[in-house]
Amino acid sequence: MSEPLTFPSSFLWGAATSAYQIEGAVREDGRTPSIWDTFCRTPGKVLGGDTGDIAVDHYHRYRDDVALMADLGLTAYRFSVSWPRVQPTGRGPAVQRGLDFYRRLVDELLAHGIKPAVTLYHWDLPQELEDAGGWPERETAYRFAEYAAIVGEALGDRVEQWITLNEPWCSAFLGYGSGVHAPGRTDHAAALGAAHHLNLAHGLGTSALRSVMPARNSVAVSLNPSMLRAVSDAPEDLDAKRRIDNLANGIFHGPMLHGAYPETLFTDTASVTDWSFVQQGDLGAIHQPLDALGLNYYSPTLVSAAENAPSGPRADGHGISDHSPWPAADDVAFHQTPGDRTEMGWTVDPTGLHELIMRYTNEAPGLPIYITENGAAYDDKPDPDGRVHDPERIAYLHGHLSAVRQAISDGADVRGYYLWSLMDNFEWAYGYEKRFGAVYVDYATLARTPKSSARWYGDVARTGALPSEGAGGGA
Ligand code: GBH
Repeated sequence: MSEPLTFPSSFLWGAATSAYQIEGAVREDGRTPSIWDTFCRTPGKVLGGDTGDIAVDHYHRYRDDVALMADLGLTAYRFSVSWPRVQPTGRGPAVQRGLDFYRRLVDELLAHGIKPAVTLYHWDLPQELEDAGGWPERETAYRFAEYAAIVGEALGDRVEQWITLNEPWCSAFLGYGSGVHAPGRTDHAAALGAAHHLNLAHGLGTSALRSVMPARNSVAVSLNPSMLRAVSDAPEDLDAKRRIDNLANGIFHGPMLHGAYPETLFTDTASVTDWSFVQQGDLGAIHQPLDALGLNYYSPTLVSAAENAPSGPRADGHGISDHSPWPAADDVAFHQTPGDRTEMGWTVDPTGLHELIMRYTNEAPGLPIYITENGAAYDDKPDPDGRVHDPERIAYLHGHLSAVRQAISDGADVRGYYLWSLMDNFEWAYGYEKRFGAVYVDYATLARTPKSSARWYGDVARTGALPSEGAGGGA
């Protein structure tokens, strides 16, 4: 292969971030604590006791950050709105100063020709709503719809692309199941209730956005489906895969895309919950027509029945916790997939991204797809001359963008790609230890330095073409 791979001229080349991971300024302009502020203050939950108090100070440096994106050549930017900045108690009237920050940010992006995509919820629930029960409580879904209307009304005139939730699987199963994410609860019944109420929040939030925004705007959700493989075709391994497929994927795309939970999900989880939180009319409310689907992908997942576990390295599937995120699945074993791994320990496997896109092309025929996150953490360090060379990240991006391009050739309607992440930031339970940025952040000074991958990606964005393998790999 020597010809550069070209992408459609309208393809969006973006980068993604989220509010708590970059903004800092957690006590400014009326913002109150979210569940992540509380979680970070709970000893032992976040590596090094790190918090998002300052993060990368984007709240004050957004102009420079937008200028940097423009300089790199990006044409799109996905960010999230901090709910407790806009509605500090999770209820009632909006704080205008909070909304004004996002108005200024969006205006700055538009002035630089960068298309904004707004995620309404990237995991920072107002603490007051958690105190009232959080996502396992139905009320939280209604509160989300109200919040969605507030933000939609404020920014709907200038933002076309909307995403209700980021990775509801993480909110439900890492937040309330394994407890590695805020609010750190370990209750599988609560996690399944949370999943349903996140689905409901998505549906009600979509309707709320439609009712306040111009019809031209697009509404989507960003899911992080597990790309599952079974260690063998033995019936018990395939059954392990089917069950995790329900718990990771069907539990969200079923109601959102098809208006129904997978039938076997109820029987699979009967030992944990009777699903009585699903009320009449909920599935209709969740099953709203969407304009696009956001897919986040990092690495595939390999499973077997516990009794068939091969002797190779085990991936516990739990993250950094003794508790499994997966309800009623103690007899499923998780394994490391072969191949190079990133600093997170996640295997580099671009074929998983191609499979993922093709699967959702079949799952939702005709629905445009955006890759709303994809990227890798590496142990980046500045050279003595201050430059940061990250050839592994360039190789990762090259591989995964090739997979996207292949999926387009195979008939998938992929409209854009958002690299995770624009810059190094607060990596949740891992604090500042893991660097996902295309731009390096020196945490002592908060100075930003584009890594070689940022320049490489900017060239791809500018030319709309992927250099053939090797070319630019050492840029
Ligand atoms: C995304 O989450 C987030 O949207 C983003 O904020 C974050 O910074 C980025 O990725 C990088 O982490 O071992 O059981 O947890 C990705 C979350 C990571 C969830 C891999 C599933 C593996 C299964 N996913 N994880 S488990």
